[in-house]
Amino acid sequence: MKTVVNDTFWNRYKELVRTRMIPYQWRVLNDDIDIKIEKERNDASIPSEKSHAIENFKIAAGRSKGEHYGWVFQDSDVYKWLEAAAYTLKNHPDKELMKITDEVVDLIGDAQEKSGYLNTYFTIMEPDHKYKRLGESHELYCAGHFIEAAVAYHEATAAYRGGVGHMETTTAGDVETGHKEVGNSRALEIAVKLADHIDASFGPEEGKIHGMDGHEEIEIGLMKLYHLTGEKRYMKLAEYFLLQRGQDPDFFRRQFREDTGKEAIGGLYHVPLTYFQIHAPLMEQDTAEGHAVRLVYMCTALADVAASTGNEELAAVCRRIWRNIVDKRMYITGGIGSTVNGESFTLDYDLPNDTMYCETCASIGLIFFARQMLRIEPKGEYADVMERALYNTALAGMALDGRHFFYVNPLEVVPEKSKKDPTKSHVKIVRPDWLGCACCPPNLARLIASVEDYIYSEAGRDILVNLFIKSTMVREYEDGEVTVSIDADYPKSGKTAVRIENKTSGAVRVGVRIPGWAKKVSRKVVVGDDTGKAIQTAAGKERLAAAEDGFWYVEAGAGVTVIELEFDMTPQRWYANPLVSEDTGKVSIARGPQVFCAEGVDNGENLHLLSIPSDADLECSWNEELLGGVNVIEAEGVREIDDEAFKTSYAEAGRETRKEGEEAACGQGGLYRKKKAESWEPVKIRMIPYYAWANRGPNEMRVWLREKE
Ligand code: FUB
Ligand code: ZN
Repeated sequence: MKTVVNDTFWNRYKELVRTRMIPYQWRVLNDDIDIKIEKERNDASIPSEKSHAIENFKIAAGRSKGEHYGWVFQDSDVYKWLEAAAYTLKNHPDKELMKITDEVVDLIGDAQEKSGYLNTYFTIMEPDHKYKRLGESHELYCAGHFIEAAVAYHEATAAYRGGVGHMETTTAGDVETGHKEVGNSRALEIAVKLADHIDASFGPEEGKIHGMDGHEEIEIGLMKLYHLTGEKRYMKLAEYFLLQRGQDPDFFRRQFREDTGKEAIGGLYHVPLTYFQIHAPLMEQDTAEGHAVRLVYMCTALADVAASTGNEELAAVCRRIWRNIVDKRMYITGGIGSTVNGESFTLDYDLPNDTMYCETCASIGLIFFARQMLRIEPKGEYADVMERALYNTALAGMALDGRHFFYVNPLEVVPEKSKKDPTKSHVKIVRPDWLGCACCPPNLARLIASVEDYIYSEAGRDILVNLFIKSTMVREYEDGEVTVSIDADYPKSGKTAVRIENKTSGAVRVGVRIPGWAKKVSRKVVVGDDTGKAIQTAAGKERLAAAEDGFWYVEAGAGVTVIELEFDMTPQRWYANPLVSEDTGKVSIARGPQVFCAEGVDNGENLHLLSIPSDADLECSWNEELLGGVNVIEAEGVREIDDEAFKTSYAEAGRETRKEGEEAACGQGGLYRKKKAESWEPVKIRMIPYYAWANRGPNEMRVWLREKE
């Protein structure tokens, strides 16, 4: 499948990644820019003076002298950046960028040890402790990210010589890029050497380490390497790592104790086993536990293995964990992770809006997971969740300027609380330039740069349209090619047309997702000639099959078939399950896939005093000037008035102003009283899409608003 995006909404983001994020992040990784790096929460031990990520490689490669700086997983920032750069190079040949990326690959290659081992922290700082502290060493996590980057880079650069999957080194000059290595196979060679080293070190065989990394990720990388090379060993190893989880729950602690003689570093080994998803054998896990990013990365790889092997038992685990996330542990914005403690899931229906975590990476991982679930079975709900996470939490992870990033994505913010309440120190009110732990910014860059990979997918011979992003996809078959293109201006408009041009000898079935949020959908199928001109609209009707699991399938014969759809984008009210105590009596407003929020800059302070009447009209209008062009939803609402009794002090209300024999207006002065507040003033409540919040300076924000009957 080759997909090219040509979409108003996404092109802006893709261009932002290409022209701003990639150059900006490159400078950050090189410590070549004057920015403020913030700690992700109040914790003195968090490194935040600089990135040093490229310098770490230079030191490990022997090109520079010094010590490693940053998190043990600092290398992964470079890998994710390289992966993002690779995706942009695929669509935009860029001599200068490719020169930089080729040099980065060379640098990484030089930092790789002869054995194939690759990790700058351990090479520089603890060379005798490799693979000995896997609970938190992130060695395989980093390896997984490098392998992902290498596969992407290989595919991107190989595309210039007309194919992928070649392992030979090319040194011939190329007319288009003028660069010496057109299809850079060094990245792939490094990845293969690394994967082989890991394969030789881990596994059930005697003499190998019977364990896995504390942070899942290597499994995703190995699966990508398997898909590229067809080498089954890599898939087997990925499966081994996955199934090893929970087999030996004491493994991490024991390893650490054996290596250091100590019980724990930095308290990490006091986290529960759920943190690492090792509390039970993986096949017996049925809820989303522990560190949210780890969990979704684990599920992504598991679903990939399940889909690639057809293993139903693995698929069943994926389904169970999926159900638990989506039905009980996911925010309306597609955010996951309810607590900063261990950046983790907590329990069913525990979805606090102001202390949550909702890490950008976790929603990105949820998108990866959903994509793999679509490979297991074509169900629209997977794409629904993918879309929810993408258009809300993932995009909220970056500012509209592409140079500021959120790690944590709250659904409710009061700036003073973030400043003064230590339990909310992780809840930033504006996006920092960069973070001490910079996992999210390059993760977002690689996601946006490859958003085309999420639009279409395949289920057997069926082609699925998952997202409504204006694009063209070509799928080549032995007997010809099929081109599917989407015409849309989504999410601004709900009108979309899916055009199928079938040049194969048989019919092809295309399933178009009917979004779960859509109340009304109109559709029409037009069968045309090969110029797309309608010739037989009546026959089109017969081709409409019933919706199956959230997809409408159309049999497209030779020539052109167009499916015209219109989703009703009228703003809708959403309510949480009553068991979500935080959202009781509250409503959230969404339009299409986008969740909206109210910001202080539009609505004044104390957003908790606002209330939307349950019958108020929700008026939506496009504002081209605001926040790069957004829909704004307005409603005639009310604001609770801070009436006299609450304004007075204890002395005034409770004692001195009380006349003889009169009951105190307020038992505790201005803070509490016996009378319920019943004064409201009419106000216009203005809401913007959640992803665009915090682009107008520090201010309050709320997704869930009170509702007035
Ligand atoms: O541990 C590596 C990354 O750092 C995780 O995925 C994020 O949650 C952050 O803790
Ligand atoms: Zn992150």
